[in-house]
Amino acid sequence: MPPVRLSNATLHALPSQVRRPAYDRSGLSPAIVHIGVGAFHRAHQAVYLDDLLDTCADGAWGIVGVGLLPHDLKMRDALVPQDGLYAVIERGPGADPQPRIIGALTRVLYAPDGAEAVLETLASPETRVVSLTITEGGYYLDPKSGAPVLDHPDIVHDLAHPSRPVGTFGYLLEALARRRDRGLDPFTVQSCDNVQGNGDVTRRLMLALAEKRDPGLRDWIEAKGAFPNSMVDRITPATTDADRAMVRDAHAIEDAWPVMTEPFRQWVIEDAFCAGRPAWERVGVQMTRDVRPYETIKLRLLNAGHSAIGYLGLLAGFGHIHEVMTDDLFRRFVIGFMDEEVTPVLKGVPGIDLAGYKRTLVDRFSNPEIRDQVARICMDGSSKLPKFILPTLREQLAAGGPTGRICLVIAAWCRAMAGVDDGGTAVRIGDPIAGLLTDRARAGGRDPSPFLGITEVFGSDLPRSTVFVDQVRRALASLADIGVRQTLARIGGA
Ligand code: CS2
Repeated sequence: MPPVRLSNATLHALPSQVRRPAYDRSGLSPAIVHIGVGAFHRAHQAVYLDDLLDTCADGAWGIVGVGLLPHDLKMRDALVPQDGLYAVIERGPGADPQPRIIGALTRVLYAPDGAEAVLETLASPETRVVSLTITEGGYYLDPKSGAPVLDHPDIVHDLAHPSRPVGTFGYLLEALARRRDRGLDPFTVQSCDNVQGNGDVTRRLMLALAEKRDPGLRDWIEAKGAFPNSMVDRITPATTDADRAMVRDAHAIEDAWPVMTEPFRQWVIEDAFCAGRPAWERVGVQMTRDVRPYETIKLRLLNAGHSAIGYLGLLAGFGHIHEVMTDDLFRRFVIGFMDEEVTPVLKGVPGIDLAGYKRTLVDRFSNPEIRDQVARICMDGSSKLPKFILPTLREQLAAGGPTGRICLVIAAWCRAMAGVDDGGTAVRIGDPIAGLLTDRARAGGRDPSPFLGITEVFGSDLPRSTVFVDQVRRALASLADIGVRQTLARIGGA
């Protein structure tokens, strides 16, 4: 059977075993606008909504996807010709082997094509929730206090040119101002990024920006808006050309941007919306009053565990996360990292068995089918580590607890940023401040001080901790002298 190019018109011609929307897509109201339509959003929120639409055909909710950045061009070019349709393929134990076509994304907008279209969509009375996956770095946070930093060029630009914004928060603020001026209510802003208190952080940032523009607008947003916190989870690697070819050859679907993901997924949302919400609880989402403990556990075990495997694995020359996990030295290290250094400062959640949670994580990291990329995990360390690892480090330092493994991960990051792995191969890690990180790592050589002195990552407190700096110094020296494998062998396992 020749492959079918995905679109509304060809849905009926897909192979019969392919699951596709059971609901009428044309009847969906564009009530959710989502900013940042990457693979994760399409494997997570859009799949939950697709489940809900299949179950109860609640036509009140569909998603309009918005890309603000130049790199979103590929999203537009892939999804517009496909009418927003795409295939999701689960991989690993318990996975459904068949692709599934997701129909919840009904329209796609690319802001550089027209800012007004995006602003008016956000300001439209139909818009009830604006959700975000704009990465950990998208929130302009001070690394230690978590307070908004308002001198970023995008923020400065958006405050100076409110009707021609470039950044997410500039768009949101202008749209909220238009809504207020038109007598409409605000939409809920729902962050779906891996940031502790993601809703609270979003609220603080929005209110601080609104205050600068118009204190009345600030008060209106504070009184009427909503910013629920949420914990999101589904490991979703970057799609490769081999994945596209597999979807075409094995499943007869021509899809410019299919999504590969694991069978597991979890979403815990604070039930605080100001303009209604989909009945998420009907499709396995946990609605709760307090998301924080779930977020903490997930960020500090899963995301931090990922970073640990990523930087150490990268130095050893591994390309995929599951490959790192097949090596006992690394597997024992990450288990020790979670058990000895992270868990002691974690407050549990009633009903969550932490030991079981960690076992599941080890299985998920070890999933050989998912082929998650070490490069994906290692990118953007400057915004990930302050959220994933440094809070645990600070708490352990304050408690006088063990931090040797954490410091080894930070040393591995520093060494990786210097640009060469243990085999002498050049490595390049994507990061908005890659140049600075690399310069400092190289300038220091065996001395981590220049690297640790980057205050936008480590704040001003950590470089002053001699316990911390000395441990990173020893770890860096060990990595330089005997390499990552022997360093891990010396530490031993859990
Ligand atoms: C990863 C996350 O980017 C990272 O470093 O840890 O993307 C992770 O795969 C997701 O948060 C899983 O929910």
